[in-house]
Amino acid sequence: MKIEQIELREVQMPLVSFFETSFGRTSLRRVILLRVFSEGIIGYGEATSPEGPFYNHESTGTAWHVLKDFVIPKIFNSTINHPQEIASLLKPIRGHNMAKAGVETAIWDLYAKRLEKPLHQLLGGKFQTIDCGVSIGIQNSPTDLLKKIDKELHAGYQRIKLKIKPGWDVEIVREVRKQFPKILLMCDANCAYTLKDLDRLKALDDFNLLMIEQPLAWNDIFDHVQVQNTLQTPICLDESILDGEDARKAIEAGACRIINIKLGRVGGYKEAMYVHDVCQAREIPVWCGGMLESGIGRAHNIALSTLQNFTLPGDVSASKRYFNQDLIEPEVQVDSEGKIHIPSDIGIGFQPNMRRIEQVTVRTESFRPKEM
Ligand code: OSB
Ligand code: MG
Repeated sequence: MKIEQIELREVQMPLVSFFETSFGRTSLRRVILLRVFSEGIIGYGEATSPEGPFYNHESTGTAWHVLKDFVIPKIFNSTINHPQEIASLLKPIRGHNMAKAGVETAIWDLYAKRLEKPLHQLLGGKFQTIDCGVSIGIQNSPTDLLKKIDKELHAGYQRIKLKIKPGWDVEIVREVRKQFPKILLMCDANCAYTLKDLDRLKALDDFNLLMIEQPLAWNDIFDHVQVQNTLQTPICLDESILDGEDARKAIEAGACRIINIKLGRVGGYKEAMYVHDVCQAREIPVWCGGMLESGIGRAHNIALSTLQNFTLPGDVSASKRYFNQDLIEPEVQVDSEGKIHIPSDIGIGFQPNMRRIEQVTVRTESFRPKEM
């Protein structure tokens, strides 16, 4: 594939309502869109890094810097025959998986479009529809939270994930469970606890949760073993799993029984598929996480979610839950049974809405190989 040009764009999109986790509150989503040009075809990707380095090391600013100064030059200095090659090409750049995934996923879209095939088909996806859940942030009051849950259940979503942190956990989950005794319910701590909180985490066993996501630190697989051994509720790892080998080690150690896969966190499709396969071989179910993506990143999440071992509802939900207007057409929609129907168009299967993209772009930079 002759890559002729790569364009970076920072877009800024206000969220319809703030999103709060144990590490902070976001109201404006800043992501980097990538367009990769080759022989009349354009591949689209998104670097899903958050605004500041609080979920992982990355931010919108670091992703721009690493893409511009390291990732893009490396792409231009290499011959690429298949998108499978990108991950090993970028391996010498340590970390910065979300920046890398932006380019890697765009080149997968490009490659699928060149073959005139849907990307999910190229990946070996098995599902025609995918099951959707929602992630509900920390609210100003328990009443606000109960109202939000009610609304999402009426919309059809199959499972509810609550963000928790010390002080917004056991009592909140108790109240939610009382109101909604039968729903699929889980919570996500985003690393807010330590082993000192083991009793508090153990108390969550009372509420028949589907899983508890990432209670302890991002760089700690070891202590999660103790949490999983103490709790009946399955532990799911998110932040701790940066590649397939992390997944293998976490599973073999007994640190978790479920894994959340995010394209950005693991550096793109190649590694996401490796994590998927490592889990499948060990009968560990996976589901697709989210980073409040724009439609471009969301379309990629949908393609990934068609793989066979994505057997639990993911955090991939409708565009309108996040933005007044998304960057793709049609926008992502979820039916009354909480399912997304997989598009049959080539590539990511959704058309970028360039008029809308222009409206939300705050900076653009284009790069071409030196010799051209
Ligand atoms: O931990 O899954 C997470 C959003 C930003 C950063 C981390 C996480 C999340 C979410 C939102 O839970 C998922 C989504 O709706 O995109
Ligand atoms: Mg999470």
